[in-house]
Amino acid sequence: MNTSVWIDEYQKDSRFGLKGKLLLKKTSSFQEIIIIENNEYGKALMLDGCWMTSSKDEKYYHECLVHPALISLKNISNILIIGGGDGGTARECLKYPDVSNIDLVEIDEEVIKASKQFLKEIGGNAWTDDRLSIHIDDGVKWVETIKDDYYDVIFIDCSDPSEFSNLLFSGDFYKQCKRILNNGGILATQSESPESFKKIHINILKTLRNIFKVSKTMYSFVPIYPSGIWSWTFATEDESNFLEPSKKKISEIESQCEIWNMNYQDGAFKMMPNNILKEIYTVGK
Ligand code: SPD
Repeated sequence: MNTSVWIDEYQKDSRFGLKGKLLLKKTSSFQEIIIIENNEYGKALMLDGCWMTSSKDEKYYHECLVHPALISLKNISNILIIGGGDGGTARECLKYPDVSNIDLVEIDEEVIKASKQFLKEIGGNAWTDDRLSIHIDDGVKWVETIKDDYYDVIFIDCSDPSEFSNLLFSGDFYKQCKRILNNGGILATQSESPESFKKIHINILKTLRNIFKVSKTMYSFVPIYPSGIWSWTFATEDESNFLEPSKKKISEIESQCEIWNMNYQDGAFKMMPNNILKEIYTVGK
């Protein structure tokens, strides 16, 4: 029998649900993993009660995490992805011929297995690309073992703060990232919602601003996330890393994207809601 079920993410007296056929429900050593197939959003992944991605709306998220960092930076050869077990971030990075190595460090092997089995379209060819190395490990411990100036770009593609992901939002962790970034490369992180995770969002922005010389946040939306509005923050030691990219590079990447383009990005960097702006830039805060 092929019964439909409603699966909801609960946040602050509200819930965000999808209805569909249950494809997977299991508990790994770290979390509960659910995958359902929904008529509007395709196959959707939920971890510990929070929607992570879906095959129809994932591009809103992955294209915004990756391209603002890789489009403008000169050296993008050596990349670290923390989390990203569905493969979407790696797939976007591999659109750049200059990328020669990606270390993808995912704590939960079951997320990778489930994504390879049920969410094939998200990782796509990334899973078989020689440039991608997968490490089942704790991202916080991983960065501690890496030598100074090693990576050109670091992507933090993690779930919302929880018992086992909290440290990925901490100042100590960001400092380690800064240490292993070469020549002030770029740290790019998903930075939660200014609406449904306002406190956490402000905390991430303030922490990054205290550690890096430059930190810029863009806002857009991811339809299946609570409240829809989402953010991504890019931090570096060197303002000139945010170069004006060549027209050729822009059009090469734009032609391969569904959501991202240079205008979308430019607008998104001007979208900080005023209530967040006041919190971040008020003297003494
Ligand atoms: N509330 C959901 C936050 C999830 C951010 N990471 C999603 C992983 C997609 N690769």
